[in-house]
Amino acid sequence: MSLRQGPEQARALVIVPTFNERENLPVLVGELMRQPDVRVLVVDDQSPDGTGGVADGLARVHPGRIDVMHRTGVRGLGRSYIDGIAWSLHEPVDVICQMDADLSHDPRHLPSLIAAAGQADVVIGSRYVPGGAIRNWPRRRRVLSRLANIYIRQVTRLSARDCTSGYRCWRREALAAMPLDGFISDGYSFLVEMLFVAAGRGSRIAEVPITFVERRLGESKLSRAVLLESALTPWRLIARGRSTLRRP
Ligand SMILES: Nc1nc2c(ncn2[C@@H]2O[C@H](COP(=O)(O)OP(=O)(O)OP(=O)(O)O)[C@@H](O)[C@H]2O)c(=O)[nH]1
Ligand SMILES: [Mg+2]
Repeated sequence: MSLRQGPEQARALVIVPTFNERENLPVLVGELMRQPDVRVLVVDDQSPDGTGGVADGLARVHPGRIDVMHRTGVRGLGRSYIDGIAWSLHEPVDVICQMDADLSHDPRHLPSLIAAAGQADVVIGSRYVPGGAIRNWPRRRRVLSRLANIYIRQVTRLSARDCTSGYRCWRREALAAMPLDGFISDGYSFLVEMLFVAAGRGSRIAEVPITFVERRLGESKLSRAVLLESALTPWRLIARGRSTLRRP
């Protein structure tokens, strides 16, 4: 099935998880609102800096185009995405996208991701395909990300070059077919798990180049615990894959 083409564009909903992004969110939303047929769902985890309130204000400025989910309970990127995806699947949209709030993911790349979803089930905004780039990352961050991707590809046999990118665009049907309540990771590893599960279900995974820009405002939430979960998840995924295969 092809997506709407030409003047009638695919209707896109972009899920933006936020935790303490009050300075970045208005800039990101402003840029996204310049694109036709794009809606936004902000999933805020009770940010102490008041990002949730900022998001509510943006929703009032752009009625019908911005929704805000105020999560309560256990915080987490994976959990936020699961809740956001479950909500988004009830909306009349053709593609559902994932994007960080910290302006690392330039909304100008969004049309190329959406266009590529015409021929793929999930499109990754990729730093590691020809034309992709990273701006303003220190050397140790570059090395860590490169090594993480080599490690994930080796262990899981995923063929995508950038398995940890959080900039993605899904065809709605592909996302709807994912067993969202069976996910085992709740942090950043959720991104790898999503790809692993999608690949296992035969989804077509494509990559389009993006230039990733290091955040200028706010703080990264990458912690030791996040890195540990990321190191273990590929093994947990293949272990689960094998045990699933062994079942009668
Ligand atoms: N809802 C929610 N959003 C989160 C959580 N942790 C991170 N985020 C958001 O997820 C996105 C990515 O988080 P970052 O802190 O930028 O992590 P990162 O991009 O891996 O790290 P940097 O490259 O250092 O920025 C941002 O939009 C964050 O605000 C969380 O627990 N809950
Ligand atoms: Mg970031």
